[in-house]
Amino acid sequence: MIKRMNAPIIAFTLSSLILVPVLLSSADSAAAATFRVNNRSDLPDMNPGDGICRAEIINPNTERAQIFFTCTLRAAIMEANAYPGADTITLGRGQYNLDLVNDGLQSSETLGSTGDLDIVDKLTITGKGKGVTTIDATELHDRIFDIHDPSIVMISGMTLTGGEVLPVVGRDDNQQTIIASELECPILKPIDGADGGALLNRGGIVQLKDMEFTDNIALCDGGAVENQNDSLMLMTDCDFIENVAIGNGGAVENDEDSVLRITTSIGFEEVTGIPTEDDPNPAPTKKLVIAPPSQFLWNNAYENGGAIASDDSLMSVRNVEIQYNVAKGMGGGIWNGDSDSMTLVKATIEWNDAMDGGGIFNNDGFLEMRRTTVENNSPNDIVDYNIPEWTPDF
Ligand SMILES: [Ca+2]
Ligand SMILES: [Ca+2]
Ligand SMILES: [Ca+2]
Ligand SMILES: [Ca+2]
Repeated sequence: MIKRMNAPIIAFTLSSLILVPVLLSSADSAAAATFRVNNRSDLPDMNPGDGICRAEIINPNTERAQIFFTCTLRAAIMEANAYPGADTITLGRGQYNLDLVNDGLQSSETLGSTGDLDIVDKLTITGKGKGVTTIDATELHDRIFDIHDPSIVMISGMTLTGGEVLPVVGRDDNQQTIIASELECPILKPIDGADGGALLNRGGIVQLKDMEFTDNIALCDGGAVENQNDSLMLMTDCDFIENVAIGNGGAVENDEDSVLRITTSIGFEEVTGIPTEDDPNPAPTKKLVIAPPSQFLWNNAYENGGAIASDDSLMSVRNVEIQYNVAKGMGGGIWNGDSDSMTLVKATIEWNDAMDGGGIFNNDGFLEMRRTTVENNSPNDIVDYNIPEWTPDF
């Protein structure tokens, strides 16, 4: 019964994700604006909602405030939140350091003025490519993107690093944040949520493309990305390297009736035909080009799912390599929780490590694998506890 119901649900929700660009471009297009970030400092917008991305910066020579035509990433997001319509933010090459720390010790401020960059409207953010455009939150002591319901968001072409969601207990004499020394997910929870070290999707429709997540940490689940609360998310050509969750899902967690698809891009390349005597001017042909596998490398979960954890949700993973991840609990590569549907196609899951289910631990979900390799994991490759609810009475 569960198996029969899952396929149409996945088909429906994945087609919804394909509609993301259409949803972003059609509605409100008359009012939508494009904000080009031209300054890498972390400053807020002076007047959100006026249609202009403008931050006030201090002239280092005169030490006086001067208003240049300065558009920072934070100002652009604050302006896009307040300005009607599905806006676009473009980032150039280089590193953008976030350091405007939340004054309220990680309060639930949702407009992006401090701490994490809260998104509450339809928005597209484009960088120049992973490893080319980088957002670094090492000095922020918060996650990077916090996507609130019901946003529709596309983020592409960037590396997200240094994000952390850990409980801040105070400030030292230099106003530097002090993190709780003993970390345990269920006990110490930041007010603004303990999941998603780099990105938290709280119920929006989110598409991520050509992204790298590296060196992010979450107190609870989803060291880099958390997809929860009826969210839809499509990840294409995204890599996850050395992220940590004190709870489940060292790189990614998918939870609470959400849908997540992880895949790589497919396109066509034009191939020039070779002339022959019979056909001196052959028409060009199209060749299918599949991007290299998405990679999950060296991620770590203190509980379950060293790379990926999914619970009470639907998930499809295609053309990925999941290697060298570690879970202290179950599922060094993947942990599939209760009432889940997980489909793996063309996945390579090897050299991962856990207490049990080194490659995959299927707790009580529906697991389907095609053209998938699971080997060389420790202490074993697959543990599958999907036991039928009834057994024939012989
Ligand atoms: Ca403004
Ligand atoms: Ca807007
Ligand atoms: Ca914030
Ligand atoms: Ca927030």
